[in-house]
Amino acid sequence: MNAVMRKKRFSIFDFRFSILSLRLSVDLIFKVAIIVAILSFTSCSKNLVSDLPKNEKSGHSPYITQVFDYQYGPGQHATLIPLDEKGSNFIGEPWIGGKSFTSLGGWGGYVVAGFDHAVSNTNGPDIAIYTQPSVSSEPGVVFVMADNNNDGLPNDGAWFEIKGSEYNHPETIHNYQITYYKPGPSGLVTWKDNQGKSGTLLPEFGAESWWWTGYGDKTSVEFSGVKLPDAYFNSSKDPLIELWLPRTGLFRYGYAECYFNEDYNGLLKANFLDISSAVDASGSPANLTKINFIKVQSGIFQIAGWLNEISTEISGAADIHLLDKNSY
Ligand SMILES: [Ca+2]
Ligand SMILES: [Ca+2]
Ligand SMILES: [Ca+2]
Repeated sequence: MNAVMRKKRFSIFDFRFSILSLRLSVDLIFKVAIIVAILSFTSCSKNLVSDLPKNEKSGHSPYITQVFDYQYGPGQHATLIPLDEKGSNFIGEPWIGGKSFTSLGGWGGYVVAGFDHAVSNTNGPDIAIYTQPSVSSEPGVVFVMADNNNDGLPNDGAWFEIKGSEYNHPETIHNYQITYYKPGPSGLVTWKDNQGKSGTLLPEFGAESWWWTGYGDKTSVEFSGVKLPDAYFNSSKDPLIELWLPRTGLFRYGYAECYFNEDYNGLLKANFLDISSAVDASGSPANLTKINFIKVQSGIFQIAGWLNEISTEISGAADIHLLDKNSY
């Protein structure tokens, strides 16, 4: 798109411009936050876990205490994610000391993390997953696992998926798989999925920073998981104009980074999830009484024009039962 056309579009559509401005602001904040995080990492990292607030009664931290694995999915912030990024912003109380969020990137990117205790499945929601926070939902699929062999590691068989509102949506693909390929001289990332489809990621924002640096020498990366329905649609009838809006009625509950839906807690800026919603690979209830580990994975494979990839950002998770009841 040339500069003249972009200028014309801005002058005619103030709404679109304001949304774009918001997006750019969010990205600026992200960049500043990354710099702050890098500058403060050395001094903070040593004390991160030991400084975590503990619930006085239980002696446990309500928050995530360990990240086991973090993989950024192809997205516009790739060059901002340090090669040694461990997803440590997901640990501890969110947003304290200038701490930022964890960006999972485009479809497939994920974080695997754990609590220092077993989160009980009691009546109602058990786990809070903190949002970016922002205003635009970018749904992530949540999985849980119990430490059945008590070795402190998420190695206890298959993950159980939290069954969200789009679990049976006709566009949801379970057991989805994508291989992304390192850009050639053209600079664009190509992909192939296990449904016989292939394509190219066409960034419209931050193209020069699009996304391979975080994968080092790898020539391809593969992700497996659940592909959710597209979250946005272009409501404009004019091919020169894009007006991306959320698809109505989707993502009502059961996902990370969804704002103002049925399980969003505005005080905590978190989605409240129930361990009872966990299902096995066949969709049957997992009947879990407790969990120790969670995995959150970017669930949308959509490049929504100038919005670019729909990518989940999250700021940690908590055992709701160990939080101060007055806080939510
Ligand atoms: Ca429950
Ligand atoms: Ca284990
Ligand atoms: Ca977001």
